[in-house]
Amino acid sequence: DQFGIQESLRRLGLASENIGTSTGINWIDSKEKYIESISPADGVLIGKVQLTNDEAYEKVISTAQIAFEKWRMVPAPQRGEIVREIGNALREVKADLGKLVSYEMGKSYQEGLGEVQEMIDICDFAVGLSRQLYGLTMHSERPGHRMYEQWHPLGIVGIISAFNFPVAVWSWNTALAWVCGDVTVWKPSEKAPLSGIACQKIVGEIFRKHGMPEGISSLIVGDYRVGELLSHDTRIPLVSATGSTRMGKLVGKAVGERLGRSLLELGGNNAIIITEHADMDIAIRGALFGAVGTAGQRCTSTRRLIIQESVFEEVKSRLASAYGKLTIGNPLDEKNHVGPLIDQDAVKMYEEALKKVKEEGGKAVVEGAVLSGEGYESGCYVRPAIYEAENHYEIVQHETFAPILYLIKYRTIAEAIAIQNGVPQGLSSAIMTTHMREAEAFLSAAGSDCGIANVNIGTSGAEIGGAFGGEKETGGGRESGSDAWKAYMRRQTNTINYSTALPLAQGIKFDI
Ligand code: UN1
Repeated sequence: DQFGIQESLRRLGLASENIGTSTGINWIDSKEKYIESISPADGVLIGKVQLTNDEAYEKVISTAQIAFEKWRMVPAPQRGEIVREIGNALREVKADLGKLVSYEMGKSYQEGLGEVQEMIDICDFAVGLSRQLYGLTMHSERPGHRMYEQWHPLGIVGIISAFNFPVAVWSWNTALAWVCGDVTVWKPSEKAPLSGIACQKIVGEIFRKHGMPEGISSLIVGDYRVGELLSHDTRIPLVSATGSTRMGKLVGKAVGERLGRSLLELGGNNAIIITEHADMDIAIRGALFGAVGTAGQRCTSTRRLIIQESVFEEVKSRLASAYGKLTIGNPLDEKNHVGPLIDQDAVKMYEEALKKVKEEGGKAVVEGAVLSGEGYESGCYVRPAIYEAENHYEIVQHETFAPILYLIKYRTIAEAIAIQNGVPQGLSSAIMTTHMREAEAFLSAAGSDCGIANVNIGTSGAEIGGAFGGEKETGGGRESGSDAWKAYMRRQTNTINYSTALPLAQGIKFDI
């Protein structure tokens, strides 16, 4: 145990067999079968997690309903105080939790630490927000009337998160939901359930210490069937789901049919435009981290580079040489830049995409390959690949969750923007340029159609302070910063008459 994994698991309270359903502080033994969590880093079984059955699910939801009645009446700044303590607890376990995330999911240890830092950051943000859940005051058109709006807690928020950010995405949702007075039920990815259990133990302990009721933060474990319970459940006014567009369409449809609210953060097909005015050192570094960071498994990963033809060869050769220096291997070993894909199914999709891009006419700049031999026994390691391609290729239009980068040539900036926007997804985008006109055109109403548009920064690695999400097939939801909190509350408009008359709005006369 060269990286001290067992020690970290022990400190996080994880065992070889773990119960997967929790109503907050307590755990429910559902007597169901266990799913296995296998590390893509070394193929070793980390632990087993019990599935949530219908009975345990019912217990979770009914406990959450009762908890909501109490929690919604706790003043928001006091709710924020609890979230502050959760942030502090996360500071203490940052190294252990970062290591578990890295080992269970396969991202580098540095990125595992970064993910826990995002959780800490959103807790801080939510604490501040707990004193800033502002509504507006309006001027009534009627004399002696006051009109204003207030934001009330919504109820139970269902959170479905993906394997690639197994803990941070939950925290963006749950930290906001809690200060907003909601209670949450989380279904972590079945590919990284232990990270979810570790988080639940941390927050359960804080709720216990503060004498808080059961049911403010619940955990359920399982595959899409458990997700379906959430999306069809009329007791859950909001379902926030992060993952594939395929999954999001199912969740959106089920929640929409019952006229519930869904907050969807789905696939991206993110591009960086590199113009002839780019600072090339920044452009290459930004593209490199965007494309190979998290082994291309961020929804913000850079999948396309749209390069002005006069600098195309330069970008291509500099990237190829940078790719040549990448070390691929165990993510816990800090000398490695790139870890494994999540599992062998992901490796199959990677191979399928390589085949397709070549069939469609793509030319290899750095040929992809599945790696084997010492250190690659899990079968999940692949070489980051680069292909010259055209934007209209079917495979280029598609989000493949793997480190495959497509290089596309352009002539004019208008053409570059059209290519950037010419995909079904709309999450993140960037332009590398020192030219003000190009940058502003890219950010204008006729520019990037994405939820995130950066200048001289890659497509991934957003800070929590901004609203996170995107348009088109990305689903339209916004999580995390800015006023994303509003999705977790219900708005109420109040008009109060303190006059001695009863004038009607719009000047309508109705006398008897
Ligand atoms: C995701 O991949 O689902 O902007 C989230 C980023 C990270 C979050 C990615 N802060 O890359």
